[in-house]
Amino acid sequence: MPDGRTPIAAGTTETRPTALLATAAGHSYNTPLMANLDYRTAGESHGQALIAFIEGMPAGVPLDLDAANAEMTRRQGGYGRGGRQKIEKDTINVLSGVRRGKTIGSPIAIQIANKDWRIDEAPEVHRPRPGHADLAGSLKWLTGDCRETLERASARETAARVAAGALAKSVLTPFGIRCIGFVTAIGPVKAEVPARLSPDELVAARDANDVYTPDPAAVEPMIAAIRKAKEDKDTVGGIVEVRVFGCPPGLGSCVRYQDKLDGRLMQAVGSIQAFKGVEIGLGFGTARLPGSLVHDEIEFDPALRNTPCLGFKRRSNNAGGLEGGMTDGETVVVRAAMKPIATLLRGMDSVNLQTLKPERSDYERSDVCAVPAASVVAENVVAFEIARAFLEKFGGDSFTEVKAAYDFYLRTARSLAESRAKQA
Ligand code: EPS
Repeated sequence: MPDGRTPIAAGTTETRPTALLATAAGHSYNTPLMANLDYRTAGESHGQALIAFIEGMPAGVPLDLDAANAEMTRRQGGYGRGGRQKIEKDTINVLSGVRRGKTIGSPIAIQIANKDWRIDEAPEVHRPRPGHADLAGSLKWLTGDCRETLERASARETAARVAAGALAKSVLTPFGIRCIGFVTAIGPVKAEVPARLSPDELVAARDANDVYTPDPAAVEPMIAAIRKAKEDKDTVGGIVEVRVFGCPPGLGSCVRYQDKLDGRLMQAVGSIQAFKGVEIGLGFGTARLPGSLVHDEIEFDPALRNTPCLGFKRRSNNAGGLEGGMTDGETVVVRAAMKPIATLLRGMDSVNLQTLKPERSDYERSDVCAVPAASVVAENVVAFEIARAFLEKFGGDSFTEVKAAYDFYLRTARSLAESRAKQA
């Protein structure tokens, strides 16, 4: 068009700047022309430091470092942690990509120092712990010293993942998107967490105790379950849940399997150390019920037009906010199971890799239960995936463009439904 703007859809006067469409090059506007939001981590449990390298952040995002460091502290806490957390004080050191508190579009490198840095002196481990990466890694990398594997397999790496996710939240916060993780079970003790709790209610209830559960009645029994595991020289696992409030519809895609946001969330959460199961919404529960009791019936409520659901209200949220691999405007709900930690004070039957004789597994200083900490990890890895999907849909070089694309999308989505309603 002569004015450099392109009509979006017949029946609407909305336009979108052509710069965001890249039509001349034959791309849809969300084809990755440059780095998508992504991150990698490096670092060993007792190495010098943990590193996260984040690329694809637009310029001009105000980073909330205090909020991110508060997440780092929360991850270090929770009832059931071992002695290591008394040594460390995890703080994010931003090495690049930020100027005067805002991103500048270049890669963000961050470092979290390890105070307990002794990788060369740390003793060799020859009796692999069942449930840990020890044996599989020794066989993979052809070494009889499990330390070569366990240093990287250690959940210490989750400090870097939390840092990346917590910084990615800075993309979501200005749009009112909030990711909230909490504990719903420790061993056999289950919490009751009402589906319709508001974000503020959830956070206030969760932060009022050491097991990070929003159910006050479950706190003491959960603490007792952890204490009992410790007395038994054993460990205990649990279940965590993450709710994401305020997502607009259409994050993710049904087009390519790689783009489906439910699958991506499952990968991100399922890759957290010691996680063994992930479900979305009602998850495994959907298999036991007829369709009429599973699918979330749709209503239209004009009063909700300016909320993320655009007025399309559901009577339930068994889909956990995801249908066809895309957000549907409801709260995204991801739940995951963490197995008990594999390092048991009482040991377990194993084999000495040097003698091939039966022996009890090695004991390393460890946690009895890290489920509360894992709820912080899950919250932040989910935040990163949501931010990644958000920038795929609304991305641009600068945060100004992201905001424009987001506003444009919501205005257009509302006006499309309005014009159809008028025609009907
Ligand atoms: C871990 C073993 C323990 C945990 C560690 C994870 O470390 P260490 O052997 O030094 O006592 O404390 O978790 C962390 C250090 C952390 O920051 O979360 C393991 O083997 O996975």
